[in-house]
Amino acid sequence: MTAKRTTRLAALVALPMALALGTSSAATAAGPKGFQIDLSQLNNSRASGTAMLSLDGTELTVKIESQGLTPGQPHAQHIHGSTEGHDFTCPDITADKDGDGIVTTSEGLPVYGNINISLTVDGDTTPDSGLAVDRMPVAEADGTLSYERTITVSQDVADHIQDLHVVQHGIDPNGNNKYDFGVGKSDLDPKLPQEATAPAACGLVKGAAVGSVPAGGVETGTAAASPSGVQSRGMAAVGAATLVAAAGTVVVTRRRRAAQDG
Ligand SMILES: [Cu+2]
Repeated sequence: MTAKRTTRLAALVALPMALALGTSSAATAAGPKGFQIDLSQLNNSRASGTAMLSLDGTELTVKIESQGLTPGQPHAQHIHGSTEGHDFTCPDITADKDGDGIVTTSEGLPVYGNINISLTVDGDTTPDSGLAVDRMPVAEADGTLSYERTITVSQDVADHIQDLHVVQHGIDPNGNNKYDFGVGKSDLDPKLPQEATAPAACGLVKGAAVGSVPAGGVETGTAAASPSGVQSRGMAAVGAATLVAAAGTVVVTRRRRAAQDG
């Protein structure tokens, strides 16, 4: 009986210790890691480019150099995919379910997954800013676009960065160098032309296994991926509170047992 109690107590004590160790080892993971992404055209946009993702702990620096984009127009861009091991990838024309010749953002979503991070130039980077075209980078007159921003991401995103991919939106099928309603309204927002929101380029992390298994660390559960710094800090706070609560449980259990034994 005493031996059993000791074992159970040891297990209870070990759990928060393991959590604490897992957290600290993840936070001190060795040096920045770089991932290259080749962006290839979607919807015959003729857009292409390179994205570099540099991850230092949970500080993610995103650099994108693209060309062939609609000149002088904003290009919504996102990191899409799942941090829970689902097999998302870049769509091809087979995703064009209504056969109108354009893979819309909605038609692409089952293939490339939901927005995880909105790659805005400033302010919020959550999926809420997915269509914040006033904060998206604008292509130069020659159709090139340069982007760089460092974003604090969640540990989930840091752990699963190889499962995610970059998508740039905004196409110009009639080649008049602006977004118009030539191919109708956006499936996302009827006030916007389809040209403004349809995906133009997409790329996967090079060498990434599709739907790779989590690489070490503690499974952080089913909490929604939260790319914003604010939400990351919130999650960290929740984690700390959970640890404190777990430690408290052990102390209370010990005291109760001590009282019973006495
Ligand atoms: Cu997107």
